[in-house]
Amino acid sequence: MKKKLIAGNWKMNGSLASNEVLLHAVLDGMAQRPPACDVAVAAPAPYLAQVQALTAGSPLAVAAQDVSAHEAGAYTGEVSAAMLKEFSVRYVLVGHSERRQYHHETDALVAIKAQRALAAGITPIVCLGETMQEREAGLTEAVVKRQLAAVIHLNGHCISEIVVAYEPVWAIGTGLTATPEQAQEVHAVLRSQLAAATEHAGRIRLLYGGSMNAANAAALLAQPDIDGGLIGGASLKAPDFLQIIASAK
Ligand code: 3PY
Repeated sequence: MKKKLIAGNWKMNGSLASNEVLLHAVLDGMAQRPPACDVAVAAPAPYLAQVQALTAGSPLAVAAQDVSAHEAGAYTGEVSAAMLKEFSVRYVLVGHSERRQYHHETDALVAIKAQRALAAGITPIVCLGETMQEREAGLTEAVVKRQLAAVIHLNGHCISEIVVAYEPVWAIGTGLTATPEQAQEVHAVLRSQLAAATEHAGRIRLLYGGSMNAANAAALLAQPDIDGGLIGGASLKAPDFLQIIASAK
C-alpha cells in the first residue's frame, strides 16, 4: 500500500531563527512518534540549505515551492531544478494557485516545470483546483480535468512519478475547507482520469490542500482517494503539523 504524504507549504514565511525552532520541534515530535506517512516541508528557496542541514539523516524531506521552466542561463531570479537537486530537494510544488493567480502561470508552463523537475530526479507536486466562480458555474470537473490533462503526458516520463495536489482556490488562505465529501468527489474524478492514462493510477498520491488543519485532517485523510495533504498555515505551527502527520495513517 502506498504511504500517505504530508507536505507543509511554508509559503513566503520564516526566518533563519524561526525555521530552526520550528524544524527542531517537528523533528523532535517525529522522533517521539515516528510517522506512518512520508513528510516534507516546502521552504522558501533561500532557506533550502538550512532545511537540508537541519533535516539531514531524518525522515523529513526537503521540498521547494517552485522551479524554473528553463534549464539554465539568463533568467534572472529563477532557480533551476539542478540547483534544487544540490540541496537534496525531493519534491517541488508546481502550479500552486498563488503562482497561477499572481504570476499568470499557465497549464503549459506548469507542465514544463513538472518535466524539468522529473528530469532532475525531483518529484513534482502538481497543484490544481477551481476558483469559487468556476465552482459556482458548475465548472469544477472541467477545470481540474483540463489542468491534469496538461501534465498527464509528460515526454519520456511516467505520470505515476508525479504527486497531484487538489487545492480548491476558494479554500486557500481563506479558512474555508472543502468538506471531505466535496474533496473526495474531485479526487475520484482525478483518479479515474489518471486510470485512463496509466495502469499505475492507484499508485499516484493525490493530496488535498486548502486550509487543511489539525481539526479537519483526519476526516479528509479518511477518504478513499485522499492520499495526503498539502498544508499551508498549519505547517508553521509544530503541534498542528504534528497532529496532521499523526492523522495520516
Ligand atoms: C493552503 O492550505 O492555504 C495552501 O495553499 C497549501 O498549499
